[in-house]
Amino acid sequence: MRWSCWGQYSMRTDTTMRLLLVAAALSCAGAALIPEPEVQIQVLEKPFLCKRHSKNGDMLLVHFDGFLQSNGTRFHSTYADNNGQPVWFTLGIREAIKGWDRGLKDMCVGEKRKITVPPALAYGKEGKGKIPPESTLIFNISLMEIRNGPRSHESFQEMDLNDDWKLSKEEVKAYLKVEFEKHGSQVNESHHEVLVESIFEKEDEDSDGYISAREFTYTHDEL
Ligand SMILES: *[C@@H]1O[C@H](CO)[C@@H](O)[C@H](O)[C@H]1NC(C)=O
Ligand SMILES: *[C@@H]1O[C@H](CO)[C@@H](O)[C@H](O)[C@H]1NC(C)=O
Ligand SMILES: *[C@@H]1O[C@H](CO)[C@@H](O)[C@H](O)[C@H]1NC(C)=O
Ligand SMILES: [Ca+2]
Repeated sequence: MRWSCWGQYSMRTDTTMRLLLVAAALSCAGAALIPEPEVQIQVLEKPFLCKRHSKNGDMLLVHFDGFLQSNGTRFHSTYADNNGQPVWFTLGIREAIKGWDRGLKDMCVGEKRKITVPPALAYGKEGKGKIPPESTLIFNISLMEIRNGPRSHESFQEMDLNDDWKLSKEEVKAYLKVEFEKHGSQVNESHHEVLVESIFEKEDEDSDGYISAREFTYTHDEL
């Protein structure tokens, strides 16, 4: 539980309490001064009918223009640079910048958005190519189509116990154990070892001992 900024004021004000109040006030001020970087989303156009909203794990076909906020330079455009072709993007697996995973959620086909992405959720201190370090980026994005991703993103997150965006053998084993128990099966350790090894043989394409979000999303056999 985090300290709440509210509710501190009813405390007794003996010396200790006064110190605590000061500490709480300072941490609240600190939190206010250093806001969490967030993506600003402005909906430019929304279709009248929306059957489906984009969610993590979905594949999105998008057209977009990307601009530097600093001077308005357009650094990329699918209209101009990609033979005019929109691009496929899988939501929620950090395929592009973090700002896209946050800024393209709950979007309808036919919707247009302008998103403003702070550097921490884009290319950060390093920058990349035409994008200088510490750049805030502005995209306007049109969503053309949504398709099911080949794998459920929810199950990946469920399995990724320490949120490092890759699955270790321990994590896969823990998941199998829970799944087997859910279905009322006896848990057989040595059977699970064998199962985990065969899963990794198939899924861990670069053999680094982990199944990355990308490896998970793009392979076709179901776990
Ligand atoms: C993005 O915004 C600019 C400026 O408002 C506009 O000229 C351009 O057509 C927009 N592009 C898209 C994909 O909506
Ligand atoms: C805008 O900024 C970028 C990066 O700093 C620079 O490369 C570009 O020349 C600038 N464009 C204009 C029109 O000032
Ligand atoms: C556990 O699994 C191993 C390997 O699949 C199998 O040889 C063994 O008979 C199983 N043991 C039990 C108690 O089911
Ligand atoms: Ca791997």
